[in-house]
Amino acid sequence: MNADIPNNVDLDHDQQLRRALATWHPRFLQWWNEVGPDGFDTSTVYLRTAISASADGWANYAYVRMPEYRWGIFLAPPENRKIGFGDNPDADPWQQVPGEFRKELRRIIVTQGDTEPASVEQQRHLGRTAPSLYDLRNLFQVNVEEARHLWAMVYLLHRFFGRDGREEADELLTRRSGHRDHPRILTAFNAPIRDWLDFYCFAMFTDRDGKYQLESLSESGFDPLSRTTRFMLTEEAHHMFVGETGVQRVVQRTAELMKQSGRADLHALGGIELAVIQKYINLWYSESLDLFGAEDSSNAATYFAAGIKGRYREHTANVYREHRALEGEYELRLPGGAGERIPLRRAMNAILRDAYVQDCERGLARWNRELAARALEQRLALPHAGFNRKVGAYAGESCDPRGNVLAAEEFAVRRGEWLPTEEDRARNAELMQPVYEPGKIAGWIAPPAKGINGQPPDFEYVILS
Ligand code: BYC
Repeated sequence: MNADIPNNVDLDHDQQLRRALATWHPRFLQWWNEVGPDGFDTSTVYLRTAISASADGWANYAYVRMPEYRWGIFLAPPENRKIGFGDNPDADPWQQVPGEFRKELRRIIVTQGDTEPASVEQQRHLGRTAPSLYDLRNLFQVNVEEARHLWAMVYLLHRFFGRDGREEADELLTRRSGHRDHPRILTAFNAPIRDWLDFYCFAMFTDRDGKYQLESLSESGFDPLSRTTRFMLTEEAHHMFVGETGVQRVVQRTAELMKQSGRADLHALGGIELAVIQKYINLWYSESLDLFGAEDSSNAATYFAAGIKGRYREHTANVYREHRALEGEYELRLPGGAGERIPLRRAMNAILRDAYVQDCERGLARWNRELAARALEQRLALPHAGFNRKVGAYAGESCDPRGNVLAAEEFAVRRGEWLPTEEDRARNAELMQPVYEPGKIAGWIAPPAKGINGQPPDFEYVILS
């Protein structure tokens, strides 16, 4: 079995890792069969597989049956670097887990690892309503790669954390998204992804949290974590592309229909109304903001001091002049206009989130160009940071998307103006009938601008059977 696992971690000569994987691998396959993509086991899918960490090895395209996908273990090449931030910025990165930070590292790796299978579980049923074979293939690409990211974290647990690492790796296959008794760890990974607009928004906003978390871990003082996450980021870019262009194509189609008809109520014309798209953005953006944790966080301060987790591109972006962050404060704006000053090290979650928000704004600007290009006045917007929050300083406040604080009762009454209702979802479900013919596309979304790996528009990305 190990011969089938592409890797650059010398698996052939690592007996302990081989033994741990020999037990875990069949459990992983069982998990995939139980809660992975539903109904496409025998279809062949045009997928990319990483077979080495080199530039020409990480994206090999071929037709594959998903249960036979070769999930591998890769580290990005070593770099000559220092830890670079926290209490000991000039120290060499650790090749083994330092005893004093074992608990923190294990927790971060488990939290990261938990999100990967969770997202596969959340997206399990989407294949049945795909708008095209192109989108179906992208969904499955995302699914197999999130599962590979689970492997990446399991490698770290098996290789560096001994017995409790093996137990944690098993637990990653036991928790279930949305389960009442054994839920996934972070909130957004227990929220249902019921349709394709959920999926595109999730890939845009929630996968983008992944990018920011992975970027900060890619400069971690624990070198194997840094190298693992650097390799994951190469794959993650495609997931955000799927999300950002997915929403863009929905907005494009909506804008075309609005322009042609002069109407905003598009359902009877087969389109998704802009107001509904806005509600999905409100939902997934606010869910994703929660993933950064509290703005004032002693955990984040500990991670930073230890050199485990820094800010976004602590070094590579040349944004930060100083990497100890012992002085200075972060000013948090609260709903209603009040402010709170947080010592810099304790504000690392908020600082990382700010970089994320800017990135999301860029995506929104691109979507709005679809409206502007058709001389439509309407615009999409990100809701205020206080809207629909369950974690951090805004939790417990009832804010509208503009940041006005409301009485809880008023929020409850008006909720359906801002978040998808059952009626919105039922109408989307009506529109989202599967389209499985090569080159064809559902009426509620525009076709992609180009094919995967240079393939023509009518390429058969998934051969159904
Ligand atoms: N839900 O100091 P606090 C991805 C807990 S996405 C539930 O505020 P901290 C992907 C927290 O655990 C990236 N609980 O937060 C995307 C703590 O619990 P305890 C995933 C939450 O610890 C799409 C308490 O509240 N990677 O890769 O500084 C598809 C107070 O904690 C939440 C990571 O997150 C929440 N949202 O930071 C596939 C990186 N937020 O100690 C994949 C690893 C906080 O009281 N994780 N809590 O029991 C971390 O670095 C940190 O754990 C967090 C939170 C950023 C999540």
